Amino acid sequence: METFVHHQIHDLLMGAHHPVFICDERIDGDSLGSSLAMAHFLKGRGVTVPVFVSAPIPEPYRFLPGIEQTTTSREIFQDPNIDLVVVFDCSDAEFVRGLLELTPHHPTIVNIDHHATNARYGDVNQVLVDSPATAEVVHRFFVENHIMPSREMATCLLTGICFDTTVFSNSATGERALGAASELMTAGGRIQDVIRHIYQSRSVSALRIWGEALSRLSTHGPSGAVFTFITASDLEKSDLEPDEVDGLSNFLQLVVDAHTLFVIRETPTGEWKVSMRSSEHDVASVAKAFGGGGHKKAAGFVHPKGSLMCDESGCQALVQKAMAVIE
Ligand SMILES: [Mn+2]
Repeated sequence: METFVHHQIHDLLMGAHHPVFICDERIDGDSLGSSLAMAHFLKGRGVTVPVFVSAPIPEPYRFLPGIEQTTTSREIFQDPNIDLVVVFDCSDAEFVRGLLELTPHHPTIVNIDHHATNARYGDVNQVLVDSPATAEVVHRFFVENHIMPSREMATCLLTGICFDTTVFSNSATGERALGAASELMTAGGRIQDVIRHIYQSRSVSALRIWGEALSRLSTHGPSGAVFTFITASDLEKSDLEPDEVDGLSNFLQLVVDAHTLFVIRETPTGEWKVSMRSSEHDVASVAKAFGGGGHKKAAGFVHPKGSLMCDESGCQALVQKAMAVIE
């Protein structure tokens, strides 16, 4: 079935005159890397695809080859000629539906992902939940269709795999991630560039916020989960973009001795962005219960502005509610 779908997607791409790609609403190395690799492939065949992103590209990803093909303009969806939409690394059917409502006709939807919570909203769905990254799904698409990735395509796919495995250290790391990475390096992918841009580029002010978060690490007694938080005023004081503090949960997961970890970030509008990592529990089920999504071991959700303060006791109460879903 998987091979059949890879061929089916290839046929759709080859037959499309006006395709559009969509990255997950939360821009990350995997959604960008996988979509840009595919965009490069089509560029080689004479088709320049707009790649829709919901926000400006965060600084660490601006080195990616083909990044100039990304656009935040929702107007692209109003083009009556769009005949194919390919969505990358996005489990949230609502987000995609909102964009498709803008299209005058009904283009064919291809959904390429690896999230367990993906609702399979496409006309064609290649959702491989045992894959470490959507970039690895796209890598397999190239292998199955006998396409040799260019250096640029390989660098984009390595970005996705490095991002989702936290440079080959988290639980998504295995034979498939390492096997694909090795083949992509053979194809000329520049893994050192990826690591330097994505991981070795934290600003001092971002790290100071991380320091603040480290000093607030607390344990939720009943479950043993560990949590920390970053408030809207922390971010305001520092003039940081919120995406510059992302990565903290991945870093903490590597070094904290706990089965489950919560990193809570308050947005300027008072919502809480909750990022969860667990080695033992299915945090995707927690995310789902709160309207979010993700993987068994790494998931997240947005909690609406409520009466709780974003402080230690407020966060303790939220962790209590979240852990009750598991127990
Ligand atoms: Mn991913």
